[in-house]
Amino acid sequence: MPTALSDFATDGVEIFESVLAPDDVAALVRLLPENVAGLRNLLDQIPAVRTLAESPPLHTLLAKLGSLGARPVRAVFFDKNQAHNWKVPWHQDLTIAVRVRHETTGFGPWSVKDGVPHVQPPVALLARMVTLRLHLDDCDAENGALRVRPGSHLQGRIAAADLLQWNKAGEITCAVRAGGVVALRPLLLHASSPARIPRHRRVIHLEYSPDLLPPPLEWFDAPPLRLK
Ligand SMILES: O=C(O)CCC(=O)C(=O)O
Repeated sequence: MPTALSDFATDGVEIFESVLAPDDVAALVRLLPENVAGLRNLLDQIPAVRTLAESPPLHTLLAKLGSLGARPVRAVFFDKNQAHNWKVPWHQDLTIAVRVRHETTGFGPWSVKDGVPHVQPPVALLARMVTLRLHLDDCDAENGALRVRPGSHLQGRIAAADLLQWNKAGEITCAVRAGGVVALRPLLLHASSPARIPRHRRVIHLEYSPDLLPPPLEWFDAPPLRLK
């Protein structure tokens, strides 16, 4: 059942075209690996990605979404291409990356991805986060665009057993051109299908949070806060 979008608060998703100019997109493409399915910890690995995450166009978007002041806390590169034409089932983004594992009330279970500790934080923290997915290629249903279920972010953490019920809900395919951004709440149910016509579908996925973690927990990727 197709659906139409109204606003970010209600839908948990919004699409912005032409956020970056073609030259800026080309400069980012030159910094990224050519033939991988993805790459984690980009804020750490590619300084230009941190510059991008903190750049005026993305701050403007955060302000439009009511999240001015949120800091980038994780960045991941995703690509679909001829060698890596993957799919992901419906899910919510429930984990955050932290520097060191410290058992903390409300945080768990823990996991490790590419050597970095990850944990599920309280839902209230996830509900305040925003993800900006910057597209480096034109993207639509043909090359594996993100599919989302608008409004699902308002249900908190959705148990695996309840996911089937959401199959009756409407979905949107987030088609967007290179230089555009798909903004979403991490709690929004999302999935993506393999590309029908495999060609690059490069995305820089940037997660932002307005929150500090309870000490001694620290975001893996956020710069240390400078206290005045
Ligand atoms: O890029 C995609 O198609 C899916 C990414 C995803 O599932 C995620 O960020 O959790």
